[in-house]
Amino acid sequence: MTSLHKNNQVNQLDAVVIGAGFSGLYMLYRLREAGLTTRVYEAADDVGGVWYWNRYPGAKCDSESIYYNYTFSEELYKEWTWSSRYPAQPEILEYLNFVADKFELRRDIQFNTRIQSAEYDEESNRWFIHTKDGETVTAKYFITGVGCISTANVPNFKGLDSFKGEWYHTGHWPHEKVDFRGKRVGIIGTGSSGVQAIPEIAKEAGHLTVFQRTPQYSVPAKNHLYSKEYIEEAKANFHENKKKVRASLGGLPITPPDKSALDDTPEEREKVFEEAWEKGGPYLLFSYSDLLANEEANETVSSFIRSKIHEIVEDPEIARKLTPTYYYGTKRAILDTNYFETYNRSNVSLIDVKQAPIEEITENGIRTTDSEYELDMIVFATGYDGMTGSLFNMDIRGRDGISLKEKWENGASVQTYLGISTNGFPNMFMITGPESPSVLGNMPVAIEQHVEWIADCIDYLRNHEKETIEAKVEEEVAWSNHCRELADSTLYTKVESWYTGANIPGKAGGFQIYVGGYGPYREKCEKVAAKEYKGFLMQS
Ligand code: NA7
Repeated sequence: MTSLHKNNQVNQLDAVVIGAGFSGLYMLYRLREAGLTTRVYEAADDVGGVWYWNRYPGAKCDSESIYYNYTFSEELYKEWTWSSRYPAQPEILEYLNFVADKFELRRDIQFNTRIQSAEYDEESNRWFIHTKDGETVTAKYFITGVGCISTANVPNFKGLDSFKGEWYHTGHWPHEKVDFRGKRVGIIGTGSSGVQAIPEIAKEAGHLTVFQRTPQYSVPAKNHLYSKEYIEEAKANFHENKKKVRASLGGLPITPPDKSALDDTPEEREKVFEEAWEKGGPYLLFSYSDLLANEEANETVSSFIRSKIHEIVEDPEIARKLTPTYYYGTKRAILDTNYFETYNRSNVSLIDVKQAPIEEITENGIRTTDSEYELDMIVFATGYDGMTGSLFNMDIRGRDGISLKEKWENGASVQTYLGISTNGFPNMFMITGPESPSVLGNMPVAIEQHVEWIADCIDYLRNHEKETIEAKVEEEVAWSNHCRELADSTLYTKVESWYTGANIPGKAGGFQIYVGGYGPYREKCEKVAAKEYKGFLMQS
């Protein structure tokens, strides 16, 4: 700690929040309401978080819009009207701008500012937070709202610098329209981003070559405009819907039947799956209670989608290449609009890079182990360093200078209590941190729950003259073990995905998400708070 810091010649705040996406905006709102001087730091030049950065063609949310919003303010809910079931990125960004304007949030947000590091000073019980530009502020509470999938993964392909054409990552898309017309475009990756972008790019490009490593299951979104009546009903049912999503497993008002897929005959199952497919959206995964727990049950839904792929894709060889084999739902379930249909176009080709991996990017395109593909543009839809990536981008140091990255051994042994707090890092809170339910559902619901819990906790500390709060070691060990045991009872841990960190070379750690569901998790958090923050250590 420098003498400058010790002399307190730096701006002193009650709270610093990192990120101005869904999490940071609401956290700011709540802390301001509670009378705390708060500043949000945001790397972008405006609000939005992932919705600021993900401007690629076809970018959409995969939760139905009337539930993919805040519910803390009935007035806000009623003032905003969604156009359609799955609106495109510009509309979601517009919504977040609407929120920022309505509550005048921008005046406490410092844009164009990336946080480089933060360290806890035991003497003053304060966090010292340093921006990349050299500014330092101190705060009593340090809250991360950095998102779970916001650190882009551009694979370290040999030769990328030599590529003469344009290249973009879906998560850092330019603000200006990218012109695909007449171009030979290559896209690497067929996760949610690739599956959304491929049909849109194919409409414009001269030729689109898709470099696919793992074939994916995808289900039609069946997107459509909302009717006036539907919106009116959603607004009229605000309180009921809010209650339902908060108690639900995944932040949507869907309750899977208490029935195994194996209890139905093949004909009965076919009918159930067919109905869910026709409805579109997430229903297929919630058709039975055990699709994510039992291999045989999962195979029934997986093979249903496989047969759909073969029905849609005209060329049997292409259909074969597009056929996934992993357990459906264990990678993030994807919704699409005409994804498989796009492979029937004459200007689209599919390259299997599992069979012939990408060796290098050349001046003119992509070389795999068996061919070279000439391209004018490469789109990386290669995903993110999820869960811990954005936390580790900052050098966060707690008590005795211990770094979060080192404590968690670069992600190999994440240890948190409730996914919110970790021992050795007093007064630091992680919104939708690892080992919380976060990405296994409709994120705004998870975010609101964390923000409200954190705001209530800070309120408690202030009312009870407590200086600090942090997780007890034994509680976080127990919580981490509980998370792992729950995950191991499902099929999630049997498949490699960004959920398990397997998409980032060298990243270890396994599955670090609480799979018990949003509703049960909320109850646990509420119990902890009701018992005066049982499991936390507090200092007066
Ligand atoms: P994802 O779901 O992580 O998908 C990334 C895709 O990129 C996936 O198909 C990967 O194949 C592929 N990939 C990654 N690295 C490589 C390399 N080196 N070579 C070839 N292919 C590669 O990211 P998205 O952006 O689509 O979606 C992220 C989340 O955003 C999503 O789950 C939603 O919640 C919203 P792999 O499957 O690893 O073989």
